[in-house]
Amino acid sequence: MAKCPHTHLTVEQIETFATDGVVHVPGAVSASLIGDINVLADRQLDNPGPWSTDTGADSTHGRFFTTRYLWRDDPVVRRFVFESGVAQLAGDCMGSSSVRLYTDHLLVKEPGTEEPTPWHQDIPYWPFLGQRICSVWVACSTATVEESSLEFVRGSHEWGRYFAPESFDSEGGWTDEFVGERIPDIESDKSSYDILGFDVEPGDAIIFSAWIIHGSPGNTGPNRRVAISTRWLGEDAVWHPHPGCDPAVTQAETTAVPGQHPSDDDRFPLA
Ligand SMILES: O=C(O)CCC(=O)C(=O)O
Repeated sequence: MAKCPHTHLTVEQIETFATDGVVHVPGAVSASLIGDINVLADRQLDNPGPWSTDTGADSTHGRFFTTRYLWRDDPVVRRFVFESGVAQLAGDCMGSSSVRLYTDHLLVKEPGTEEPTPWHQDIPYWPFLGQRICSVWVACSTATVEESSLEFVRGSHEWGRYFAPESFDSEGGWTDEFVGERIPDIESDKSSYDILGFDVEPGDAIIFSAWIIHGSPGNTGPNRRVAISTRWLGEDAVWHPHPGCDPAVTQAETTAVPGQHPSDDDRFPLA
């Protein structure tokens, strides 16, 4: 297979990202960094950062926990963001010569978690618009789809739709402020869609467009499922704060100007 310069992505993988909206890259991140993220997960479960969602504190069974926007304060996440190679993967998939970090998101599903990650697009949650925006989701544990690895509606990044965000912990909150069309009930009608799922090993990356519809089932396996997603802005991304978007960075905290690329190196650093 043809290799692209300066990255271990092949031309075929980059084409798959463009066509399907998602590509699976086995063995993308080193075992030592993955080990550090699992230690971070233990720490966050015991002592969550300010931007967390949690369906079951104090439980090691059936708990779906997420925490985000850690990179500014946590040296492990910082190292992951800037030294793991995920920024390069994002830039290559998006065909963007510059890549800025939007944020990081750690997602843990303990065994017995019944809550799926609801089917959703990422872009409506975020205060950005643009085609070259993606996530690099890195598995930190082994997971089959049944054990809560990710599933995607192939090609849905090109539907030209923008669906209301769904809350991750059934309590609503800031997502309730979004005004717009709800996502179709994909789970009840899966056979009508072209669904693509990936079984993963620790260190595997799944790179996907911010526009693709995706989700993951609950965790029916015996092990904790841990993943870290980093969110990347390519050169056509513009700042677009709107009702119902993630309040972790608001207009008051950034020099970004609505409708313009965010040249705010403090909040959205170049990688
Ligand atoms: O890990 C999950 O269950 C969901 C991840 C996700 O939706 C994302 O990274 O955008």
